[in-house]
Amino acid sequence: MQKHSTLGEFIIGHQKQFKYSSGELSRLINSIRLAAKVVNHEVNKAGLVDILGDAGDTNVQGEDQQKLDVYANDIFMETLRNRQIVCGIASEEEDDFVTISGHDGSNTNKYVVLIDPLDGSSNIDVNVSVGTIFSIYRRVTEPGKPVQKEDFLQEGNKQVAAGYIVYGTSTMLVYTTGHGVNGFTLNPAIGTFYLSHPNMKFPEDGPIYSINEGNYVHFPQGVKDYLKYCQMEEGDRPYTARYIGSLVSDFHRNMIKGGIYIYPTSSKSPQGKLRLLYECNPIAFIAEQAGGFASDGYQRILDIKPTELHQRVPIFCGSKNMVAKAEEFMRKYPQDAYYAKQK
Ligand code: P6P
Repeated sequence: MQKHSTLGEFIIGHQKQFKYSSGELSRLINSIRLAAKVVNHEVNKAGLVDILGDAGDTNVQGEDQQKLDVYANDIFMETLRNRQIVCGIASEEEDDFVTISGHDGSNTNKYVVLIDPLDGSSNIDVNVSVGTIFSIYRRVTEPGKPVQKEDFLQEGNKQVAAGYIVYGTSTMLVYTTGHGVNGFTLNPAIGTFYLSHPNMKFPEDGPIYSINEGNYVHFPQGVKDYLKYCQMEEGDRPYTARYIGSLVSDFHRNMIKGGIYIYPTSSKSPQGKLRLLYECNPIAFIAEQAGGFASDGYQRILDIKPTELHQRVPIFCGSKNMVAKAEEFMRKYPQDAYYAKQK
């Protein structure tokens, strides 16, 4: 692959790869790039500016909205709206999807974006990494007409692009358009993303499992069995537990070092916690494009037919051999019992 040094050059250089390449998707990725830089600027100084603490509001999830959550959502929504490149947006921070109409009221744009503008935001006040996750589809309803819910309720295997920004020790944008996964690191001094992780690949196995073991007593038996397998492996234990409490950071580390991230159902979270449309599907698309896998314990995440905008699903994602082993333990218990028990 010809080495492109900046994200802008990479997008242009790879545009022809994309069978629908009319330049719209490139412009869409570029607008996400701009919004990421603006959000990064605020995230990096959250401790200095009176932007900490609750915005005093709660989102559709009933979670306290941190001011930075609200800010990030506003930035991504406005950047996508102003550039007139999408016909609709669904966000964790918006109760329903938002129709974007053109300046003249019509909108012939063909893409919709689903986004978690600032995942892991409870970590903001304690200076731990947070992230943005996005997912892009072609609309399925008639172009030019207002978008419908069905434009957003598409299986993850229909995604045309997905990615995340991790605001960590460095800020990275990692994304796929279905031709592998590439990572770009921001040079904040000049505001440019440089290709730092070309053609990222999930190791088939790894040393890390990431799960909130504080919920152990609430986990299904299959998850408990898998954790005991990880901890009681014969000889030297090959596994170490790493859990940041920020999906993007845990996933990103596991993609580089090898590992599995699990957020299962539990008696506290009967359907799991993570959202299918703007957390699990984009992460699953990236995982598979990097040679990993993502499952709900029984079926491929990308094949789940969505029924609601903010629906939750359990997720096991990462190194494909580790996900397969976890599924082996889950399948010892009938899925209906598993789900029936959780409902
Ligand atoms: P818990 C953050 O709220 C998040 O959605 C993910 O980023 C993270 O992995 C998970 O929830 C943490 O949830 O229940 O372990 O605190």
